[in-house]
Amino acid sequence: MNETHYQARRQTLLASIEEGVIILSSSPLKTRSNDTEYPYRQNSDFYYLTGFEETNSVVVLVKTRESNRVILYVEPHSDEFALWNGARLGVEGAMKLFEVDEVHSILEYPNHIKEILREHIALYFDFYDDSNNLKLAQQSAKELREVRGIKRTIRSFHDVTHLTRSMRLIKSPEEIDKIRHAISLTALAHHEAMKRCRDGLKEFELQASMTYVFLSNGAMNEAYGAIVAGGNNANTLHYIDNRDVLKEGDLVLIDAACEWELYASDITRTFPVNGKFTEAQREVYEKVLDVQLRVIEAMNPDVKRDWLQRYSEELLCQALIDLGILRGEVKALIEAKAHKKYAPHGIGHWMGLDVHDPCPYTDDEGQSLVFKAGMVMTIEPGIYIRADDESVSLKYRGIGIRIEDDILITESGCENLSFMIAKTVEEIESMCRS
Ligand SMILES: [Mn+2]
Repeated sequence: MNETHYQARRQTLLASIEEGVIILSSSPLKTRSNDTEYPYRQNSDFYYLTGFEETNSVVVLVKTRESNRVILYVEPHSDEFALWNGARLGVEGAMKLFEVDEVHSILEYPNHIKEILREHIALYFDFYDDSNNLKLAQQSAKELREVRGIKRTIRSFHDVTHLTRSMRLIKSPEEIDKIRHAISLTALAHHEAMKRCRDGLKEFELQASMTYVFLSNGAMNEAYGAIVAGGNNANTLHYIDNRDVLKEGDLVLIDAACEWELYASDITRTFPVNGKFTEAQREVYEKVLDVQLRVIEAMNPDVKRDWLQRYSEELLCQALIDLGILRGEVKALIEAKAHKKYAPHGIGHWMGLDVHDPCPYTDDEGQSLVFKAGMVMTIEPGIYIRADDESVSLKYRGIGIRIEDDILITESGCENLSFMIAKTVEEIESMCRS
């Protein structure tokens, strides 16, 4: 871990406010059943500022006119906990590893926070995080208002996530390296699935072969729940059941990817179960691929995300007309939202510490953001034709295709970070054969 990156982020965050107290809390552990928990995943904003991965911790950043102060509250070391669950860093361990001004036991946080908030006028926290640590800070602010002799009290609450997530829009070279690593393992996993696929397998068997690649390469977590959708299942956008049998003559859509050091990748490939596209599958596939390549080609600094969305809808609409699925003029069809029946979702999303990175899409005036070097967005056009849609030629029914890559905006244009994953009809058929 390189502590200077986190320190620099905290400085940037503090520089963006006039004065006040910023508080961010770790994610809580979440119960899965009775006394067992889901694997722990740190809160992304908290991690972005601290690099700290333990639960029940809080970071407090204090800015006055004279100085800045960063305080980390962590779970203290406990022999009992260490016996059952392994050692925590504890106060001393965290002090050694993290270049903050102070580290204290989380047990001291309730008393400290009341002291820290004295004589401050602004409190920055995550409005949408209902953690007790943040409720406690609000409660303390309220109590201080009633104390005689205090001249300045908290009089404004601010959403700190708007600040952190605006920072998170532009990825540093170190963050991009982590995304690249996640993608490199995801590439191996998609290729493995293509090689293994044959009719009669269950969808979860392909998922298992991908999970094996992730885990055996040290990627302990998927970036999101894998979608392995054979045939018409691909037309259920968030199909995660993954337990049907893969059938001869069908396509299989796989939207699955791993996380590396909390950074996501997000990749979709669609390929024939038996390794060879039928004529109808190939026609639709090449239309979707053509749209994807043209959208990626249009990505560069100074292009607005809004424009890219409209452009992709026009291309998809034209593709649907070319296939004879829609009839009419692009402009009128888009106006009537006719294309949404077959291409219902957006062209892509920010990606980073979260697979759907919650960075802003618009500026303070509500205008669509302009792309800048360092932004990472997925590009994932899809065409979905349900098996029961009698308005479409029989040969296309049951075909669902999405192709998704992870794109980095650069100074001169963009870079497809997942370029190495088989994507053309020829590449896919050759990968399936090997
Ligand atoms: Mn995606």
